[in-house]
Amino acid sequence: MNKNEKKSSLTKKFVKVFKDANKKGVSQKEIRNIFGTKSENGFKKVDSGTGKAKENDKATTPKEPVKENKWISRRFSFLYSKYSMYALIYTFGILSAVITLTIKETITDMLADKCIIDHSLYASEMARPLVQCGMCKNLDSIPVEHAISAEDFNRKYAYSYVPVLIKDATSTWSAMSTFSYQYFKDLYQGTRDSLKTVEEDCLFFPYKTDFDTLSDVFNMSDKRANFEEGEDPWYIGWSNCHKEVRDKLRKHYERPYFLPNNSESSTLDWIFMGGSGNGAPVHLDYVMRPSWQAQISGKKTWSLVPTPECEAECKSFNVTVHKGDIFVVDTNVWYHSTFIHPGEISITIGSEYD
Ligand SMILES: O=C(O)CCC(=O)C(=O)O
Ligand SMILES: [Fe+2]
Repeated sequence: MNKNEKKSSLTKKFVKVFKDANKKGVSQKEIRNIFGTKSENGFKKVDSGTGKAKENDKATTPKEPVKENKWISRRFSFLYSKYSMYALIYTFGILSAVITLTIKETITDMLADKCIIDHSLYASEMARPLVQCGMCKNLDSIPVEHAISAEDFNRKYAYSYVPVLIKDATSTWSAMSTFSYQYFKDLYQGTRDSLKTVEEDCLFFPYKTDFDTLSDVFNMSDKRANFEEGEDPWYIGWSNCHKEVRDKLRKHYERPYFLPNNSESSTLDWIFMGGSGNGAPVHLDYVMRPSWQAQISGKKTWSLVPTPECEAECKSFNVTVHKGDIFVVDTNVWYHSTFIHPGEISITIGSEYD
């Protein structure tokens, strides 16, 4: 008798014993106890005719134990418990929440800073397009104009990258007798949500001050605002993108008379204000359009330096802008810094055109 025949014969005997026992009222459970087996699920149904194991059928007759991979079952037995599953789901949920919150915070910080890359000179220098040096090659001094027509301005300067100082260009503006630190303070503090809008959607340059926001500027002491002795100096700049404030500001100034009629003006106003000393440090802007800067009060000197690729061909210049003058410069192609002269507070309002 070979191995299979022996197996089949034994199984038949076993089935017979099982059936007899059943007839005599011995339960399946008791038989299993006698044979030392553990659970119904651990057996396969055995064909009583052939003695071979059958698949996919519920066991009603004696079964042989399914071989278990003990290593796997021991390693992953914790998964069988529903409590372990709950613990896993719970941990996963907490981890996802922490990761989501961290990502959200990082993105919020980036947006608050407006720029993912630091505004360093090095990063700016690496990223900017090269300047065509022909625009400053033959420039020996910064041109100064009086009462220039829109046509001449258009032909000579508007899109030439050559800076130009237009003298006495704001005589009709009521801004000359209206704009002051107190005026801006009242305007912003009296216009709902305007400070919040500047903080969230516009740009604020604190330069060397301790101010974080424009609200801080308008909350400084009167003594400091008036540059009294012993008080910390201050000079700041900001862009206004609040519509109601813009409408109120623009009642006091108009588009410079020399700008070409077909040129479009930006809806954004830039305001720079503060006391004597250094103003803006050397930098290049990325506004992509030339701008005009009207000196409403005080006296300011601009230092213009050509970009490195133009250094060999072009000169650097200093331009002093007096109250009532408008300086037109493309701040995207000239490195620039400012210095405020002692005396009256310096207030400049400006915008871009194209
Ligand atoms: O007026 C200033 O002090 C700086 C102005 C400036 O940097 C700009 O208008 O681009
Ligand atoms: Fe600038």
